[in-house]
Amino acid sequence: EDADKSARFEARVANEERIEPNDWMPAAYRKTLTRQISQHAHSEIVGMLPEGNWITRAPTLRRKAALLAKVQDECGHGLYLYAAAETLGTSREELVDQMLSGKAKYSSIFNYPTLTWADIGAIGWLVDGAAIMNQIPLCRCSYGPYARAMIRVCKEESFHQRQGYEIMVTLSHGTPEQKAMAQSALDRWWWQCLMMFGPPDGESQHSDQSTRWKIKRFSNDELRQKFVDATVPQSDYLGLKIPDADLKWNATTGHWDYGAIDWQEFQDVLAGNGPCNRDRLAARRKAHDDGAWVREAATAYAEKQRARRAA
Ligand code: FAQ
Repeated sequence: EDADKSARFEARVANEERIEPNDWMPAAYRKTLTRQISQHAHSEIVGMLPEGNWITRAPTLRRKAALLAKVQDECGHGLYLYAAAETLGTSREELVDQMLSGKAKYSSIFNYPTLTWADIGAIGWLVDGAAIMNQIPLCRCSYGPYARAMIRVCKEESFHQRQGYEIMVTLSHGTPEQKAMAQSALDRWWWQCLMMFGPPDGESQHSDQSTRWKIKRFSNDELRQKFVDATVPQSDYLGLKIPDADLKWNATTGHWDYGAIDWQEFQDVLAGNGPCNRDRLAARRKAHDDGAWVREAATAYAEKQRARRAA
């Protein structure tokens, strides 16, 4: 009977039908989606920290309002994503615990510091730019709740990308000091953004299966290349230099060739040894502990309501 269900599931995926929470699905499909969606949620939540660091120091009221809105959007994305992950049968408490205990990953990119205001521009331009490149195809993911969440998330990410690029335009056309600050931010975020797309295809353990299940529509390296191709002209417009001596237009392939990525650095960050891993987890644990009374009060209130209804 399971073979029957499995064949029906595969046929529906092949036919581009969306799989919904109450549909039968292979245990491994449920598991890999729970992994990916929850890690995506953790990334949104931890991703609030590097930018949150600059809310009190934004240079103008307009910049502050835009940054506040962006960071709030990221919180919202985290909540849609936890809700999508919960439809697969794991509770939010359990998912959050996996992050706080260091068992579940979140994106490597959020383990780097935001040293100057230009980093806020670089994050919007490059980190959100990379996020959009990866997430647009996820709008067609075979799992319905994830695909639908991504549609709204991508609209908001596109606002985030523009606000970041506009900061970069202002700085790179500003005083020499401002331009140098923009260049330094690009230097410090470029390679780390290329790592966001994940390990090279040959070393990506989940890619084959996720591609067959139409969770992934493009490989890690394909998306990385699309990102480089889209970003080089934007950097030219800013008059900034991408920190890669091997970056070269390849007329044969019609793509920009780029230099070797330091995968050791990526592995170190994944192992918990990036510049900010400890700070990020400590900040999340403190926020979780500080919020304990809210969760307790909400539970007590729900209990009281239930008792009142029963009476
Ligand atoms: N960091 O076999 P694969 C954002 C892990 S955007 C950390 O290729 P897969 C918006 C991977 O989990 C950032 N770990 O895996 C924002 C796996 O380990 P596991 C979040 C990474 O799943 C902007 C192992 O390496 N976006 O938050 C990374 O097929 C600004 C092997 O890798 C998403 O999560 C990495 N960079 O492909 C917020 C998008 N790369 O799980 C605030 C959804 C790989 O077995 C401010 N996710 N790993 O322990 C995906 O598309 C995929 O999961 C990939 C990885 C492409 C990230």
